[in-house]
Amino acid sequence: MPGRFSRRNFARLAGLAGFSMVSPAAAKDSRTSAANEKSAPASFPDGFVWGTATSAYQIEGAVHEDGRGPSIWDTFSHTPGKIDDNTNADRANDHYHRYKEDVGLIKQLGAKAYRFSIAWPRVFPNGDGAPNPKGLDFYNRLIDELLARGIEPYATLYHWDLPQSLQDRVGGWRSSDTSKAFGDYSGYVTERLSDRVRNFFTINECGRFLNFGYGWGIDAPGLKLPTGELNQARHNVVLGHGFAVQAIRAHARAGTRVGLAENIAACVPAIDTPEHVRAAEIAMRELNSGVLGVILEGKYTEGYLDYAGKDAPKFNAEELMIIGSKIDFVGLNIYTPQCYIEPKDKGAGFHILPFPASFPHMQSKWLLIAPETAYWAPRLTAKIWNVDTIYISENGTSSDDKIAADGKVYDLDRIMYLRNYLMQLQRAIADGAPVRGYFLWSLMDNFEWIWGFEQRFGLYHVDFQTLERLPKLSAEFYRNVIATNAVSS
Ligand code: PNW
Repeated sequence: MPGRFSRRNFARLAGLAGFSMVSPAAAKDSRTSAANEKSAPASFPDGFVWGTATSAYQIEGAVHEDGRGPSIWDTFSHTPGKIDDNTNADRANDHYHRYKEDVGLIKQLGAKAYRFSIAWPRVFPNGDGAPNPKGLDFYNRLIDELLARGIEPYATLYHWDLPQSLQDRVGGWRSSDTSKAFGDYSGYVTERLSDRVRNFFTINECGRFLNFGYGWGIDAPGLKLPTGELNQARHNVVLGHGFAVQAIRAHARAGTRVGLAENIAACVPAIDTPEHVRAAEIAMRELNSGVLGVILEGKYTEGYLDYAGKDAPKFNAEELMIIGSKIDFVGLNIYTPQCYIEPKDKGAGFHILPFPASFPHMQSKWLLIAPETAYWAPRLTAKIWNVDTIYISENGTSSDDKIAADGKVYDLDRIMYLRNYLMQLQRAIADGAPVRGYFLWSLMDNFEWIWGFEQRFGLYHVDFQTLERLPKLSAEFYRNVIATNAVSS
């Protein structure tokens, strides 16, 4: 604490050559105690939910088993040239058969919660039509295992693995038929699982799979739609979310809670002044209008519609009501900021700053290191949309993760990253952000989409030949965070 005379400062001075009002023995004593002295740990609230996260296609494997239909990611990953290391997730972590072992890994961390996703094509091999009870049975087994071990399941209904049949027959999310089918599937699943699963995320990262998969063509289904059609697909996705919320209210047990997990376009004030913060708030509302904004406000902002112009989505009032159906929580996937913001007198009131080329990043080049994102994203989300329950539905990083000569993985960069993001998250909560839980991405290394198995995000290392799971040093770090409900530097 600047200016304050602390034992720590005194010890530093006492250690300086030539400054010795105390005997050398006493100086030594005070240095020793200084090394042991610590500021209070950054504690999280009682009952804070500590968890980890995964998704179906990235870990399950068993793509032909028990009647599962193909998804757009099976098709895409089998298309030459689409995945960096020419792999696919046909086997992935073989979690479908090893789920008991994997629940054991969660248990070893002491985590209280686990966020996984349900593969739509396991439950409805064609996306709609006849269900496949054997597909849902896998999730019954997984949920029962989690509960038996005291771990609370949080289920995501859509983590990008759209049934191929819907893509072929109606054009996937280009058609609102897919939105309706998603609603029906959500009602079917939650009716059967909500006796044991209390929290459902509808869709994971609308923003990413739309831009990557329908805009740039680098994720499944690999389309490069013109802007107007992309905006329409985005509208169909949020409509699908709305149908799912309504179906869950109609079919799941009373008290079932529903939200979504969004890779929010996080706008960070370049400097913490009231003017910068206000500008970041305006920017974040505008930049998220197409997904989170329309869901939480029940309307697109004028700025969003003006900017889109003739490419704006076509919609009616009833659709907006469905999209804006009340949700119980917002999940934020926090990795990297969309942009830093400064205020601007003219126009919308904000200026998006360019990133300098030297801005540091983690092993994944897109993963810029900006721990304050974990502070501003929840704070601004709560402020802009008056949200009272937030989960960090994902946060984590890739790392080089080589096994050292002694057989261990010393992923110090991951520990550095997590520590800094968690310190900022704790600060956000201390300043009033309503964050109730945190799901670390990811439990174990897995199929990292277009990067194949090259980018490793796990707390557990996975050998993709032997499928052996091995805790990294970060697993021990996270276990300690959970055990103490606190993070310290
Ligand atoms: C998320 N970006 O994806 C997904 O939800 C996970 O399935 C994925 O494995 C994880 O984060 C790590 O990548 C993102 O470029 C990928 O900003 C890329 C970006 C954001 C999210």
